[in-house]
Amino acid sequence: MWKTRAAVVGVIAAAAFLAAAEFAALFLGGSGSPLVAVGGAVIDLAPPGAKDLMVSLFGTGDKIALFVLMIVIVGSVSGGAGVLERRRPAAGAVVFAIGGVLSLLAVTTRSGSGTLDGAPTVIGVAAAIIVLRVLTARLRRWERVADVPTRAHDGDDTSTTDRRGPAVTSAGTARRSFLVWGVTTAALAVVVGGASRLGTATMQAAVAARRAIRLPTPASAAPAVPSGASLDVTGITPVITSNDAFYRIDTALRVPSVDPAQWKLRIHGAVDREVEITWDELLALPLEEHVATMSCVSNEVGGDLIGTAKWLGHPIRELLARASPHDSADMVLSTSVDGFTAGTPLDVLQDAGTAALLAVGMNGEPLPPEHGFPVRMVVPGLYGYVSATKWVTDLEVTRFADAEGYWTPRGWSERGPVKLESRIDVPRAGATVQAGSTVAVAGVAWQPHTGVKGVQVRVDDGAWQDATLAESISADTWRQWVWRWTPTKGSHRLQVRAISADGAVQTSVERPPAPNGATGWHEVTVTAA
Ligand SMILES: Nc1nc2c(c(=O)[nH]1)N[C@H]1C(S)=C(S)[C@@H](COP(=O)(O)O)O[C@H]1N2
Ligand SMILES: [Mo]
Repeated sequence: MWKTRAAVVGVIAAAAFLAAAEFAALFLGGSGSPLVAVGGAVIDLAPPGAKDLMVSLFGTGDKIALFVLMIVIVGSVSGGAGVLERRRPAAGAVVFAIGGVLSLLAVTTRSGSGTLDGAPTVIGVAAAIIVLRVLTARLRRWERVADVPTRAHDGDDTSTTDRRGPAVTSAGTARRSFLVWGVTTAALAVVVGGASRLGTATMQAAVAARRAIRLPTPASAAPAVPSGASLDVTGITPVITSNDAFYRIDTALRVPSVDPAQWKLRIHGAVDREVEITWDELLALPLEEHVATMSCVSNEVGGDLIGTAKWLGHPIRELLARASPHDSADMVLSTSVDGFTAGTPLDVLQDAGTAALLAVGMNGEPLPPEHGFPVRMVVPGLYGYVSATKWVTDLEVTRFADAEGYWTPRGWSERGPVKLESRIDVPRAGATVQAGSTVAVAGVAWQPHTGVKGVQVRVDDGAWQDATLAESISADTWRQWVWRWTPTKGSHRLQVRAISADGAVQTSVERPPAPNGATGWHEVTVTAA
């Protein structure tokens, strides 16, 4: 019986290995799973005859058969490790360490393996050894205090310490302690391991689905970005931000994976008719392309939590019109699969002049997973936290008096229109420029949905000088600007301010990002030598 129990401990330790490794692999984008890597290695290493035999014996079930075979092998070896560990502490741990090294070899020699791919195996081995030691210690204690006549028949008791020491614990307590720890660990391993494996599988399904998507051509294409929208200045922010360079802000520890085939959006709440729309239905609707600048409320003056992309999507206003919101409503609470919510003014979403989109495309591609695949909201003129819900699945028509978005109870304003701001990209703070030469002072300025009509620069608190503006794409996008400067020798302070299309001048008042966006002039100090 002790031998069986020790073997069971070994198997639980193996389960802990797999569970911890799968859990870790989940956070590494699904790569580094020893289960997958070892299975792959076995297939690769098997002689052709063995493969043919497997296929002829099990047909298309050969993968399942391999899996069962692996379980039998891993089960027997880990059972053996459990028995070894009970006989001699650390002996079983060595078996797991050897298994870990083999698995590490399998993981790191896979094609396309990344630097962190070994981490799940290492974490798994650590978990297995801890579980093995903890459970074996409890098993020994139980064994020590129990009066076990069958032990002699096992004939495997080489340990002398087991017989010594006063039985401070009763056999019942020791037995219970072992069982509770054993069952809890086993259950935890099954739940965590199973859920992690499932998570990885859905994530990989979503990645495959994204790759297979061909976005429809828009019914109304965004006007081509005029060549005059980009200034020829080294180091200036590109007018269109590439998907890779686009800032990412969200509360998701792990990028949610949503299979578009399963995706649905529900519009409900204070509406005459609930509307539900699937991915295929959304793609069949007329899609619009629109270039818009999106910014985070947490962006500091001079910060880079801002980007401009060409979004493809269907106007939210059309879907709201189908649902027909009640007059009493003034807010739409959008919810993501990950639970994040944003409260957006209903009138902004209904406004015919605002390209508030249920977006499926970003710069000509399906949304990248970290930017909300398959569907997100984009609302020109509002900070992301009150408008740009990624992985969106639910729109509830409600009132600001009755509901609030994720950040509102956390110290941020209920409403978040983007503030008039500007930034100096070049020269960088602390740079050295050449005295007497022409230096391009350049950057971007924005107030999405209002637009920018002027930018001014001043040096050392001198008079404001008008910068040259690049052509505007639309009122919804930032504008590049440049001012040519001939510095004199010494240290100089450059400041910038923007003038909105409405004629408002960017305020010098310095405010932090909380509760509704930073203000103040961006400045850099440079040395002319
Ligand atoms: N699901 C979800 N959507 C979200 C957020 C989030 O935390 N979760 N953050 C919002 C905030 S604060 C911003 S600024 C934008 C950022 O979008 P991006 O990561 O694509 O740049 O997403 C918004 N949408
Ligand atoms: Mo944000």
